[in-house]
Amino acid sequence: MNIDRSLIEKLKSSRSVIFFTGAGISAESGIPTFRGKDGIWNKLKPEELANFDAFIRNPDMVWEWYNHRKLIIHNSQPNKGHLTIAEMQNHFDEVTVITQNIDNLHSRAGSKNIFELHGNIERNYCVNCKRFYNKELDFSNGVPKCECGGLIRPDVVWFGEYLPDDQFKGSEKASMNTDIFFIVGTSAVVYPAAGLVFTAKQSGAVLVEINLVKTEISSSVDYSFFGEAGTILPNILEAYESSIVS
Ligand code: BV8
Ligand code: ZN
Repeated sequence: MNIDRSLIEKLKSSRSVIFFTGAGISAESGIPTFRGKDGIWNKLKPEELANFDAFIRNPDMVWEWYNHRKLIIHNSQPNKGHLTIAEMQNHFDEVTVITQNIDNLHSRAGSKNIFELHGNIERNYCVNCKRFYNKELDFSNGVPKCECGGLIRPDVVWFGEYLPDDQFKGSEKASMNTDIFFIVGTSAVVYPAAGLVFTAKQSGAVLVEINLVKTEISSSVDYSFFGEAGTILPNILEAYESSIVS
């Protein structure tokens, strides 16, 4: 695969690189995406499950769905896409991951500097007193309750809920001070996450999109690679590595 020389030159002069990722980077690990052809949103409507009222209305159903996804995630491994992003930490002063994924795979791949915009399925907390419960939860007596009697929920951001302030503010700051902003495996339709693409663009970052198909933001990027992230990311790193030795 031929990687544009000007992108390699840009990489060679870059100090800071950001990877903004969505469900597409975990697809090759066997985790279904949301909107792809076998996307989970085809079967279930986000507003039916990924929102607070649905949880209060029917916590069993919502927990059943998250435990189903947790099982898939626990039986999956980071793929070459996640691993290449982690490897990039050895080539640039600053590599930041800003992810919409709740699957923990970037961390399992070895990436250190990660902003989780929409939470993490491995954490849970009480809707009442906000106490955290991160150990395996016991569902033998139905939906787990906190000592205060409150329902325990997954620490993920549901539609209509604000993003964790520290994660979003940190992502905004990083997106305003980066040389290259990679957009990997996201349909870029969920806000305010997708807005970070334009924050980076307005701050002069070079935008590189990696996706199977064109997306909402394709017309705003400087470089587009259409194909699997697990193939394209290693090719870009290889081209960069061979350019620094030669
Ligand atoms: C909020 C966690 C303030 C839970 C998630 C402005 C305009 C319009 C709407 C809004 C707006 N501002 C707010 C809204 C409302 C809403 C929103 O954005 N709605 C959308 C649907 C229009 N946003 C919110 O509600 C946010 N909160 O705004 O709070 C507020 C408060 C009160 C009242 C009003 C406002 C909270 C949003 C967060 C919701 N939580 N996840 C969970 O996971 O269960 S969102 C969830 O869906 C993911 O985290 C992710 O963000 C999104 C899915 O998108 P992707 O990850 O991109 O996945 P998708 O399947 O769509 O695409 C995959 C892509 O990968 C595809 O393009 C495919 O081609 C590609 N691909 C596939 N395989 C590969 C590949 N690419 C490369 N390689 C491959 N192998
Ligand atoms: Zn409690």
